[in-house]
Amino acid sequence: MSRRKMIYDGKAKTIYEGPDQHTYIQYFKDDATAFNAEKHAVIAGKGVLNNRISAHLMTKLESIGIPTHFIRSINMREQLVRRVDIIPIELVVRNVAAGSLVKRLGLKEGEILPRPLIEYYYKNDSLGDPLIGEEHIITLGWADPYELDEMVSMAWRINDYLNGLFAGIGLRLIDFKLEFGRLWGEHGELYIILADEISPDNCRLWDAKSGEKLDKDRFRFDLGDLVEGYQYIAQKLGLIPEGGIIQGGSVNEQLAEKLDAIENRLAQERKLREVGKKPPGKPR
Ligand code: ADP
Ligand code: AIR
Ligand code: ASP
Repeated sequence: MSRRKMIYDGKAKTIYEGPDQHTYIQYFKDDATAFNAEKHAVIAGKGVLNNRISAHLMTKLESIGIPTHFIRSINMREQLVRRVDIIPIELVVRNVAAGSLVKRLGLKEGEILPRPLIEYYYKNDSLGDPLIGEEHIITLGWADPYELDEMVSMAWRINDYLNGLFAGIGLRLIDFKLEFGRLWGEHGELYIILADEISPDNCRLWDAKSGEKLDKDRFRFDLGDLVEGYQYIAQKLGLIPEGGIIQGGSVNEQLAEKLDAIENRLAQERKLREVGKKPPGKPR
């Protein structure tokens, strides 16, 4: 690991150079931050669980035709991904009022929105990721109308799919954040693909029966043990055994490695290695 070139050291992940110029290695750290890194802790097992959960959800999304950066799991904390230029916009999809939406607009937490809502935030830590509108994105050139269209239509599909997937295992998908990136094909064609991660770090997930919050809000608002919530989600997804993989504050490494192998086989079986086969239409 020490000889690998580090590209970027983020709050929850480190990005390393991959085996070739088209790839990166995403390393999932145990660091948890909230409120623009004002609050910070290291929580044993978080990185392993997020790596597993994100690999699984990305693989599932590929299977319904959403192009993602995920190529394969490398080990319990690392995955090989396609290298993209991240579009500096965070798309937040909301089904139920929670978090900053409640604070900003005085809605009641838990209120089901009349229809899902997509919000945009400018991805810029020093500005605290401010809420922006479509006009800012287009006027300031962060994405063009074609790219924005692509991201929005993928976000709707992802929301529909993930809502069903989580509902099927007794969880409610309250909201989540997506990041997309640009990737150029051999002939200079542009692809917009889903990047970063989908995990309880950037989704709100509540237990459908009890309403218990299982995601990063546990850490943000001191609601309970974070890893317990993440393990519960991973168990419901069938990714880890009933007993969990974190035992006595550390990860059962043998078990975690075995689980990566299973996910890789699934990814290969679904032949998910290639991004979209045809280039997207011309920008309008
Ligand atoms: P942050 O940047 O907010 O601290 P992370 O700790 O999650 O967040 O760092 C991971 C960084 O890598 C993010 O900034 C994310 O936009 C970026 N990233 C995610 N996937 C890719 C990818 N496939 N190619 C390039 N950059 C990526
Ligand atoms: N999110 C936004 N920025 C960083 C993250 N992780 C995610 C939150 C939540 C959703 O986006 O985890 O699932 C909306 O967050 P908020 O704070 O705007 O309500
Ligand atoms: N991850 C972001 C931060 O540190 C935002 C959040 O998830 O609350 O601060």
